[in-house]
Amino acid sequence: MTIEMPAPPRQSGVIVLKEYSKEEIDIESERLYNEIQQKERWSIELCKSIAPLTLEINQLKEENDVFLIAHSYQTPDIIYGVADEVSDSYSLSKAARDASQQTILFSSVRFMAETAKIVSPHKTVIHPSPDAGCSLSDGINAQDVRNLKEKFPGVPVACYINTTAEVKAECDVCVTSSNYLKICEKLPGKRLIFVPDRFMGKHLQNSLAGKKEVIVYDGECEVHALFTGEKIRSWKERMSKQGINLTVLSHPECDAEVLEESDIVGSSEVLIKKTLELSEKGEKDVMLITECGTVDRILAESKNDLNIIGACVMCKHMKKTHLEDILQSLRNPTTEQVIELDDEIIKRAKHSLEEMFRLAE
Ligand code: CIZ
Repeated sequence: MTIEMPAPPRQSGVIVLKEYSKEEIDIESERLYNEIQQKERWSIELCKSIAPLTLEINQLKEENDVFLIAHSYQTPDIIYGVADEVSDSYSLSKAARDASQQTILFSSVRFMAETAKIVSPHKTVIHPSPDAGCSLSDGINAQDVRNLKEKFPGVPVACYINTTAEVKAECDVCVTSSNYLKICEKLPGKRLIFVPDRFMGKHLQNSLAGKKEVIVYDGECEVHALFTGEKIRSWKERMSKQGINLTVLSHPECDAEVLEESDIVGSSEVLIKKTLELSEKGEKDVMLITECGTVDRILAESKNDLNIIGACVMCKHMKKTHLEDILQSLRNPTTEQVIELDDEIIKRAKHSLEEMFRLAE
């Protein structure tokens, strides 16, 4: 496989770990090693060093009836070591809503943990890294949405899930990367306001041209904004000179030029599923224009040979959560690690999420 992947994030190592027997560590590290499937980056020695963390986290989850949710952009030790559910934010918000456990631990950025609290306000939601933000959700506030509503009265507002609870409370419907086209098309009237991602907004403008006018806010994802159409074109040209027909898969948070160069556009879950399907058919030369966690999942879950060309980009916010943070927040969460939201905000934001569930089906 040809791939340039950044090294696994460093563990902070400030927590005192429980002692386990050699046999327990050997069994757990084998399990991690085999599930992560990146035998050089996640060597057996590295797996041995994280085994005491995953063992205790899994034990605490069991004892305290905790459901651990992780977004696909989390690191493989979290995804394959301790998570009960891994996916994109649409599936994960449904998983949070439907979980039978009273406590959810959400390993991801803040807005996703807030979303879990909004859809299940009576559950305790633990978020191990309170300062894990997002350039999209940090780039817009409730007043910005109120200003747009004042400027365009009566126009429905769709907000991307990468927003705070306060912003969701101002919107008519929430959307994710797996349903924004479907939901926005169904909204009443000939105009809609879309916040905060200008690239996804541009994609909506192109897709709904002639049907609806889309008024777009000016935010962007700092990870996906780094990819350019020009670079993809030059990769494709170089590969085609070698007789390689590259399939390009991109996330809709990318620039329109990137999406034009892409064969498949979709959420992390769609990109993973489609790449696995391509590999089953023997189409192994792919380029993934997205966050590195998506690539980690493909490397772990593909049973076939794949040539992943080019470099992914790592989200520094998504990578703020380490196994140590999860363990510490399970042992003894701080006030900041337990999501608390104003009741009125929950009520109004819940409406925009319920509208999403209704319109996405
Ligand atoms: O929808 C999500 O979860 C986001 C923010 C990215 C993706 O596609 O997984």
